Amino acid sequence: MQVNLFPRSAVRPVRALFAITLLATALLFTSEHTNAQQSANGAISVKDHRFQPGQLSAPANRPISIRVKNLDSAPMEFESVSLRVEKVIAPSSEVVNVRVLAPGRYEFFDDFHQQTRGVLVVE
Ligand SMILES: [Cu+2]
Repeated sequence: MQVNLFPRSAVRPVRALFAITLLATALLFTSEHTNAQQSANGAISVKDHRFQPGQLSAPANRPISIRVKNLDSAPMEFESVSLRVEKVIAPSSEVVNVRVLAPGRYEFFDDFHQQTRGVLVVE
């Protein structure tokens, strides 16, 4: 005997749509997981309005994830025109994701304290 869980219900199309959305989301995550390049992780701190270290290195042609730890008591804004990132960082830790990069030098700074500068070297 066939068991129909949602007989002639108006709810059915909604449930079907929901199921399709869930499936699509699952597929999206799966393909991202299998196809995404392994991202390179870096870490940098800001203390007394100075980046430590002042220079980071990363591999070319891979997504980059930088953990920026703000050790000062004031918020800072991690910004870079060439990296196309701009993110306010409260006195805590945050990850800044950077696009895939060609080899080169990418300068970044604290937009709230412009003398605070560093460079990401991609090779
Ligand atoms: Cu800014």
